[in-house]
Amino acid sequence: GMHLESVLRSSARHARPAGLTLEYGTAGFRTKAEHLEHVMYRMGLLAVLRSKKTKAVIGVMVTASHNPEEDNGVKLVDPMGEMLVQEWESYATNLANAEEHELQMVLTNIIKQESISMQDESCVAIGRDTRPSSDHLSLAVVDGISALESKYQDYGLVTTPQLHYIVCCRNTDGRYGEPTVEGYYQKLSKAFIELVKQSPDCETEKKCLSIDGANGIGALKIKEIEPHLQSMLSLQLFNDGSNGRLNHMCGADYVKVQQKLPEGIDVRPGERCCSFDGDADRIVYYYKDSEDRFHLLDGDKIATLISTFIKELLVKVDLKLNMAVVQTAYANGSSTRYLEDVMKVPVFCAKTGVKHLHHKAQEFDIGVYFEANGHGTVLFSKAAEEQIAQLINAGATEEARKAVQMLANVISLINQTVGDAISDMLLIEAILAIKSFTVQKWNEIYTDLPNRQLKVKVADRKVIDTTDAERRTVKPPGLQEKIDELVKDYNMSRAFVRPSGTEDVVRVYAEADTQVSSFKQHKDKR
Ligand code: NG1
Ligand code: ZN
Repeated sequence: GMHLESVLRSSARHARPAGLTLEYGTAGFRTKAEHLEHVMYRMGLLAVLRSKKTKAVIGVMVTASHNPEEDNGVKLVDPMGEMLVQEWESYATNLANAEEHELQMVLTNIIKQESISMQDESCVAIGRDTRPSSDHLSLAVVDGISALESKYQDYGLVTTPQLHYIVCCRNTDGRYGEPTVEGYYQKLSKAFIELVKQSPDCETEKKCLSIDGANGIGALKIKEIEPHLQSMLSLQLFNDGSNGRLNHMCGADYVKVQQKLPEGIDVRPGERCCSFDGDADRIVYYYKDSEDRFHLLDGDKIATLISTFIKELLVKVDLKLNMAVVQTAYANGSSTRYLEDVMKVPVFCAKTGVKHLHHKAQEFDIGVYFEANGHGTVLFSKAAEEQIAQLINAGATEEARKAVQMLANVISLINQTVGDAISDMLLIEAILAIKSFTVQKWNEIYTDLPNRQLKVKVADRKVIDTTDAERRTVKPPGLQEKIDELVKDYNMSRAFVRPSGTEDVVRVYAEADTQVSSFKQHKDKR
């Protein structure tokens, strides 16, 4: 048809580099920015098809999250603010890898297979991070959308979770909130202020938090939300992008993997700090003690704090809602043990990648999910939200009324579409204030097992195949036996390897109750 001719004409302006094949992985497409123009254009096309198919606004986010500044990437956001549905990932891959002369055929196939009516309306919401390449690449997305004569709205510089929020708002008639960045600030800050007002020392103590903005979009957005917080939280922002490079020696991924302070941040002993990643969908907390030792509070510690808080509220209001925590194989064994044995909260292990955790968490009235790296949120079922809403002002005691109100505010404060550094940070700050917890006290809830995560470059990472939520390998033969052999000499030990879904590496993880190697004794024994 006529549309597809204009698609091909514009496509020539965003030519695909010969021989480049990419895959829509757990985080969309991700590679060096200079290789992505054709992908952006084609994802603009795909977003329009997805929008026509779902009869809803679809999001396109241009970002490479925690990866280096010279990288970039793109992911699609589905109608309820969720990640693109699995079945469409292969369409994305096929489209990105099609030769110029195959493009029309690939598009026609998708349209046919999904019975898309090209006359239907469509609208795409675009967002981008602060990478130097993002502006230009998001224009290639616009070109793709325009080639199919679709409506779109460019929200410009936003965090990934802000775009997810906006898409969800647009498709729920504003029931989730006002579909603007300003609406997002108002929704979150109102809930935060109401929560903090419940804290015992709210009038006296100013809560000061140091934030490492990873020199990215999160820093920009923290500056925007701060005036809305009415001085209920005093923030000190570092790595705000004014001189450092994005994610370079800073940010949540650096701090988590290196297990040390980021550069560019001024830390006094005992002071609470947090780091965002490059698109502000992850957060980790940390502090250094008086002996200069570094203490990390990662996604597992966050999941524990939040689920404990919610469980305590549920007891107060006498609501029988089932709550579970969803983790990945990277969760520290101590966190799993604490949640199951002490908190009596059921814990489930999902495959790496937010969509797997998200889907598992949807099975419960309240599903708390966090990856150890600090990506996570809380999902409330519709039934849970309704039950909580019905109880407002109906509590038997003052304490119960307060607890219901707090639950309602937790629902407003948490970004249920996706992990969100700003929203998670405000919830954590509110909980710490309400419980009068210092960061040390939070950290002492349980003690992490010492652990290491490494990446190893191999010729072909796909030769490794895993099972049991990636905790065991089934291929190549013999590998799992070798791992078992090494692990059995240590207490509380666990180790696994898996191919990364976002980088051409194999990741190796190990934890045990000690960092001291028994390798020597091991050899002596033989
Ligand atoms: P891969 O590269 O598949 O390990 C990484 C993170 C995930 C997730 C994705 C998407 C680790 C060990 N893995 O996946 O948790 O965040 O990137 O960004 O942190
Ligand atoms: Zn991210």
